[in-house]
Amino acid sequence: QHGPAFDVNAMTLTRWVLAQQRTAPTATGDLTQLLNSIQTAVKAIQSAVRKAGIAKLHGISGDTNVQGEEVKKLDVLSNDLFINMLQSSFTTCLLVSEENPQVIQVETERRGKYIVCFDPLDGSSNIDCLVSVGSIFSIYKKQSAGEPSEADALRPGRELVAAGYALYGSATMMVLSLGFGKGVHGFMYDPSIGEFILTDPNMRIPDKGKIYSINEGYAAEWEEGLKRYVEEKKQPSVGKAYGARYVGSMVADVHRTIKYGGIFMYPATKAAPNGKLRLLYECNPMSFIVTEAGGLASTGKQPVLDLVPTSIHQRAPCFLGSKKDVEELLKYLN
Ligand code: P6P
Repeated sequence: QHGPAFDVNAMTLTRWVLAQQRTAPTATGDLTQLLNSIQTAVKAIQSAVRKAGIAKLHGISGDTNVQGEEVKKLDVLSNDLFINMLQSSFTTCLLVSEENPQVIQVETERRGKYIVCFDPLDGSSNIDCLVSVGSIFSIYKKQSAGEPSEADALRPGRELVAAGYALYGSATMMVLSLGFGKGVHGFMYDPSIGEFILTDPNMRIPDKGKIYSINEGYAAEWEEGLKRYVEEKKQPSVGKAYGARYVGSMVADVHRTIKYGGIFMYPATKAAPNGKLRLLYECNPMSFIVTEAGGLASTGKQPVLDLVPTSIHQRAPCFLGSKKDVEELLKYLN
């Protein structure tokens, strides 16, 4: 036998989602269909991200490739993939995308019961320098009767039925949770068979870490308590100093925080009184996942998941990570 044995019984994401459906007595298979459509979009995005440099997908839109074709920017391409795969899954009625100022109403004959809020390519400002980027999504079930409207998406994160992300890093990985109490699970992409394989079942964030993650370029704009907290991490009154890690791509920073522990922070600044990260498709899905993995996620004043949104692109300050690290930070803020 040369090399690793070929797994003839691989637990693919497709197989795992189907198995989850079978454990839910009232499941209709719609969420299975929805997650498989997201999986397809992610597979296509990962392929485009990996060959962006070659296929001239980098740089400003309006480029033309060697065939003289108009080249779509990666984030436009990613957005089109998410929208097309979701609409053709017949499981969604309303979409909120970071790329679209208005909500997208799915046409009547293709409607289903789910609302999906997503950032198709988060951190896209990092693409041209080859830094990791990601896709983030969160899924609500429509509660209201009648026509789908923006109000159906303005629900607190506590009501999410599922959330997840894809990280296009040194490898491509999907991490998702199908609801409170159902755990967080990681699937590594195997390009040799084009499937996501369950490699990290039941991911748990360490109770306390040794890394803090924040853009220190804005330190002059931080509130006093945050300044004192970060100082304490650098020059602790007791114990060892924390390490600093900041990729500037939320999916990469959050995934590292889940794997290694520690705290990720995007605070309010003078310029951005509600921080920079968007509630519906960055803070909520990541808070849902971190909370389900045993961590905490706060706006500094309340759990992120309790915030009732008032507009689809609103921002929220976000402090998330290991339970003990977030609890310690909150003592400095209040
Ligand atoms: P800053 C990327 O542009 C992004 O939306 C997130 O992925 C990332 O966490 C944040 O902005 C970085 O913002 O201000 O530190 O460059």
